[in-house]
Amino acid sequence: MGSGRVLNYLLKVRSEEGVVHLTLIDPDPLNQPPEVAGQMAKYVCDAGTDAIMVGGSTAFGILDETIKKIKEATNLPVILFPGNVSGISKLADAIFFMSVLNSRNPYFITKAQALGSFAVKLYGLEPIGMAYLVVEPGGTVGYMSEANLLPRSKPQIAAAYALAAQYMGFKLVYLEAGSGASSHVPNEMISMVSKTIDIPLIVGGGIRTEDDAVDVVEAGADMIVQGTMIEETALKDKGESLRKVINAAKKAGAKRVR
Ligand code: 1GP
Repeated sequence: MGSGRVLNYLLKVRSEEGVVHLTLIDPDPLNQPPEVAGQMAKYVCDAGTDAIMVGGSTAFGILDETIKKIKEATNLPVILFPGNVSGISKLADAIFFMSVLNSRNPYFITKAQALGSFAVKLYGLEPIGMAYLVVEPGGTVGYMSEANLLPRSKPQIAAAYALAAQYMGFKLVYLEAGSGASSHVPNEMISMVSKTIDIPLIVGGGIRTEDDAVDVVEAGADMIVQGTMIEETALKDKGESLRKVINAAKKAGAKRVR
């Protein structure tokens, strides 16, 4: 895909369907070898997801093979979701070029980005500038990125970071509770952030059920990300549980489409 195509596609789905559903596949040599990722990609595509993110805090070694298998299984856009410079692959269509704005360590705010920028250019990846804000409990990414976790009870802090992100020129803001979080980002926080900013808001971490998805969409998320629930169910039920969650999210999203 050429310049801007993946972001434009995401924005088009948002405007036509009210919400975008993103599947996160974590290339994990132990639990999710490339063949399994390819099989999952087929099921999530059939279930109606809009794009596939590939990456994670501890995704090492099998990134290219994983993307190859995903590409064999589906034509959906593949967007890198790197936890570090090791998360860049020339086989993807785009990269969430992200900065952990609430990290205590400048490496995760600007230095990894500087180290990776030329690879993105040489590989012809579409960079999509994204401000990444890690909310309590934060999980593995909170630890790995040395985040000063945003308190769940202080939505105004998240809103201030998100507005700063918009003013700094980021295309998207991602509120992340951490993969496998026991509960997703609080509705009140999603709502305050979405009312504060004009750029699209992505929400992920701990979204498992239809009710979770509807809550998050009704609170104001423009895009929702699911990883753990898909890992736990997609192979067993061929994406059936996911289909229900996506249908519920899209139904909630349709209410805000004119
Ligand atoms: C993690 O937000 C994503 O970066 C997805 O979280 O695994 O909890 O769905 P889950």
